[in-house]
Amino acid sequence: MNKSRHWPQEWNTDPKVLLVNAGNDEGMSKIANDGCFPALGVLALGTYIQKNIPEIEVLCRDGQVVSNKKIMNLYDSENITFLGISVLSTSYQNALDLAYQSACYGIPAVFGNDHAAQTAEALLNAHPYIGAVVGSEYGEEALEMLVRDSIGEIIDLDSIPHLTSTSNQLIKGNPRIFDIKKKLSELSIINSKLNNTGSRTTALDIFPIVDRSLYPEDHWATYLKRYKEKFGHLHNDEITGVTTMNRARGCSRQGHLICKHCDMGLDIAFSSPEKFWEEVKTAHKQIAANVFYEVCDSFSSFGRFVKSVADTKPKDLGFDPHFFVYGQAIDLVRRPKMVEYFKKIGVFRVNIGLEAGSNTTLQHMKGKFDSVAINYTALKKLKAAGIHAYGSFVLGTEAETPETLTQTVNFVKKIVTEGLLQDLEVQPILPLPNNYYGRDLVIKGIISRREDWPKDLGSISRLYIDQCSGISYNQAIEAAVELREFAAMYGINFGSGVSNESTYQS
Ligand code: B12
Ligand code: SF4
Repeated sequence: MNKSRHWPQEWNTDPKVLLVNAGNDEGMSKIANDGCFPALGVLALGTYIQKNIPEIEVLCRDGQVVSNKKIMNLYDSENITFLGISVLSTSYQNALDLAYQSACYGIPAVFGNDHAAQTAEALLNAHPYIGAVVGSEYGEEALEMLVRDSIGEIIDLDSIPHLTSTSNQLIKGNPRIFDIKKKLSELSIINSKLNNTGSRTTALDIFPIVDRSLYPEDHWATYLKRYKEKFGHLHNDEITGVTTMNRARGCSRQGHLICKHCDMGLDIAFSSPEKFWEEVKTAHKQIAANVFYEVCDSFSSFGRFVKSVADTKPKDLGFDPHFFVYGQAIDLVRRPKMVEYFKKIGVFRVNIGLEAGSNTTLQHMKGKFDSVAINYTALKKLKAAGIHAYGSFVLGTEAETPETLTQTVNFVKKIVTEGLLQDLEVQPILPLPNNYYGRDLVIKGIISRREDWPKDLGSISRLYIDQCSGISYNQAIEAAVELREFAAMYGINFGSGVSNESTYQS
């Protein structure tokens, strides 16, 4: 095997890869689901690396379950030689701490996932101790090449897809910049070398069934415990294990129809329905899972796929799976059989972006085909079918006025009172690097694209709402607090994503 050109040559230990999902930064508010479900990205990556480079040992950790300190202890105690970190906007500070410490041990970290991908160049300029950023929607190929490079194989670094790197301890030579905004289409599964089918319909079959043993047992026990504490009351059967899975990706909304607050790539890809059920069966064997969070961006978008999953459900599963999925109100109302298919598959809870109780703000965010009436009908349909609804609302977009805010507050109270909602998520709009509002801040010159994305997410939300919407940030927070208290009165779960928890306490 060729000697590494880029990594410290003096490893006197077997190569060992640590893949970490950075936990939320201190003070971040939680969504109702938070901490109850495992981060899947690092498990999927770890499974892939272990399968393709079996001589390498892989460890995975979720910072939502273990502290940064415990993760950093592994650098030394486990002789880690390669570190990959999954970085979201809300876990950026924790990711930086983990990377800084690893660089001190001579292990330059590689960053991936949404936040890192969307801010790669600025991020590396601001924090040169980070090894590289992978901007891929499917990080498997790039990570494998980097790991191979780290063990001394000769890899043409220019052929690593979606890589951003400056000249540093990890990757010497000319900087490589992958500009995700200009090259978004390159991230598609259609363009992936791994997908030799050239189609989307079974593309995700290239990814192996996730090896859940890459997380230690205490992770699984923690998810189960937290899940039972929060959602146990929604189930009649005993919950034996909880997991995430991902056998479909993307959303029917594309181009100008994408919701304005959405920051995701939304590339459409599926597994075969057989692989879907194989994942379910295997997860049940691995960790006794009977609750599955299928994290497809919008499961209801794909009628044909959903039907095929319903039609191929094995009769001999030997247990009753319960699924939690994302759905759109418009699909549940306009596709007459969608709720029926959901029931057949075993969907017991649907996460719906209801967004607003005012047509003005709702249609600003989602377009003219959505309406409050459709949202209401979808909730009624779900309730009639005995399926729970998790509804999320976004306050303070540019179309928001005191009147629209009042309409939203009243609508939420109405659906809570009528028992149409089991979980409520409500938060002020957060401009993210890759959503309409984040881009708007850049266009208006309020924020520069070259800057490291502001550390305090609350401040960027305040900046946007105070300057661009018809209400103040404080009014949005007051409404969120009022609705959280209302939900608590009715004993339903509530939370707020992507904002600081202290905002709701003061
Ligand atoms: C499941 C899910 C959760 C689960 C699991 C969390 C997790 N970190 O995975 C739960 C419910 C716990 C959760 C919590 C939160 N979530 Co969440 N979640 C998702 C969801 C729906 C799916 C993610 C997933 O599993 N995809 C499938 C796996 C296989 O793919 P993947 O994770 O994208 O990973 C691939 C690539 O990204 C890449 N990759 C990922 N990491 C790395 C690392 C390296 C080194 C490399 C090379 C590549 C790489 O390769 C992977 C394999 O192909 C996404 C939306 C989406 N569709 O992406 C939101 C999403 C990731 N969540 C989001 C948010 C905001 C949160 C919370 C902050 C909410 C809150 N306030 O509590 C917390 C964060 C908790 C945390 N720090 O992990 C945002 C992030 C926005 C942003 N720009 O950062 C997203 C994008 C949704 C959104 N637009 O609002 N979430
Ligand atoms: S429905 Fe969901 S996944 Fe689709 S564009 Fe809207 S926010 Fe994004």
